[in-house]
Amino acid sequence: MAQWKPEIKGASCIRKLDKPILTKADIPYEAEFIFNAGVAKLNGKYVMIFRNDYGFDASQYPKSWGSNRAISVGIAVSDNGVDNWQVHERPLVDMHWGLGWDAVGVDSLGKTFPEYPDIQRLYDPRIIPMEDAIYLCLAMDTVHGLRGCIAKLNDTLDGFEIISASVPDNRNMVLFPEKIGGYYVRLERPFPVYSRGRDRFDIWLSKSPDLKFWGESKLVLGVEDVPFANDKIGPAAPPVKTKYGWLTLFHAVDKETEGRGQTEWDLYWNKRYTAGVMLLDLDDPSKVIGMSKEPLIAPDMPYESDYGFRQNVIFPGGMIVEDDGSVKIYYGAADSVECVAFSTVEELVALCTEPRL
Ligand code: BMA
Repeated sequence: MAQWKPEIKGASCIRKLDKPILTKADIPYEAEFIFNAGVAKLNGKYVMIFRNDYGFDASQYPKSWGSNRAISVGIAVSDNGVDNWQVHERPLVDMHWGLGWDAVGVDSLGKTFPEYPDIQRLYDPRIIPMEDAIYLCLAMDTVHGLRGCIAKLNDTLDGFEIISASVPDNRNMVLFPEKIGGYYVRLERPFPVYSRGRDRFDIWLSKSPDLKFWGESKLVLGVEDVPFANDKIGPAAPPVKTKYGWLTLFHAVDKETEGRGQTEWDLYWNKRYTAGVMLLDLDDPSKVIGMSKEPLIAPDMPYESDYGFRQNVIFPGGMIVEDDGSVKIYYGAADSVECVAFSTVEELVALCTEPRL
C-alpha cells in the first residue's frame, strides 16, 4: 500500500469520474492490467484500443515488469465514450514470450511479424483517424531495442498491419491527424542516454512524405522546460486541431530517490507520472506557443495513487473534442486501469499561458 501521497494538484478544470471506465473485470479473455488506451470517435461511436498486461509469474517477487509473460492489445466500443464498453471477443494482437525476454515469432492468434523477427511486445496504442484510414502508433519492444511503430487498422477492426518502425530507442509516438505543409508529422520521444545521463528525455517532431520515411527531426520541448518534470517527458494523446493551435497533451515524470509507490508489484518504483498541456503552432507544430506551468492531471484518486501495478501514474493516450467544445481525456492510471476526465477546449487553452521558453 502506498505511504506517499502526491503533493501536487491537477488543474481545477479537470473533472474526473469517481471510478475507472475499463478494468480487467470487463474483459472476456485473460486479463490483469488494462491501461494506456488510445481512443477515437469513429462513425459516432467511441473506439478504445487498450493494453492488457497479464500472465504474471506468481513465483516471482517483486513481480514487476519482466515477470509477466504476455501482453495483448484489445478493442472496445461505446456509444457515449464513458460506459457500456463492448469489448470484442478477441484482441487485435496477443504476444507471449518465455523467460529471458525471447523474441516472439508469432502471436497466439497466428499473426507473424516477418519484417520484425526480434519483436517482443507491442503496447501503449494511440489511434489516429486520417484520410479515410485509421492509424495506430504503438510502442514495440524488440531484442535490439525499443522502437515506435506506425500501423494501419483493418477495416474490420480486428487486426493491423505495421507500416514502419523507428530505429531504437524511440517510442510514445503520436501522429497529427492531418498533413501539415504537405507532410505527415509525428511527435516522438527518443531516449538519448549519453548526453545528460539516463532519463533526461524530451519531445521531438519528425516529418514524412509517406508514413515510412521520417526526417527533418526537431526538438519540440525539453524536459528542462517543464517545471513539474525532473526526469523525462513524452507525447501523450494525438494532438487536436483548434483555432488557437494544436492542443497537445504530454506526460511528465518526476522522480524521488526514495521509493514512492512500493507495492507488492514493484518495490523500487519511485516515479510519478502527471499529464501536461501545451499548444503548438498550427503551421509549424515544432513551435510551442503556450504551455501550462502546472500539471493538468495529477494522480489523486485511490486507484491512481494508492493501488495498482505502479502507483502515481497518469498516462493519457486519447483526447476527443466534441462539437460543443467539451473534451474527454482518456488515461491509464497506475498502469492498471483505464479512466476518463472531462474539460473544455476553452479551459485547456486558457491554461497554456507560458510562452515558449
Ligand atoms: C513508461 C511506459 C508506460 C508506463 C509508464 C509507467 O515508461 O512503459 O507504458 O505506463 O512507464 O510505468
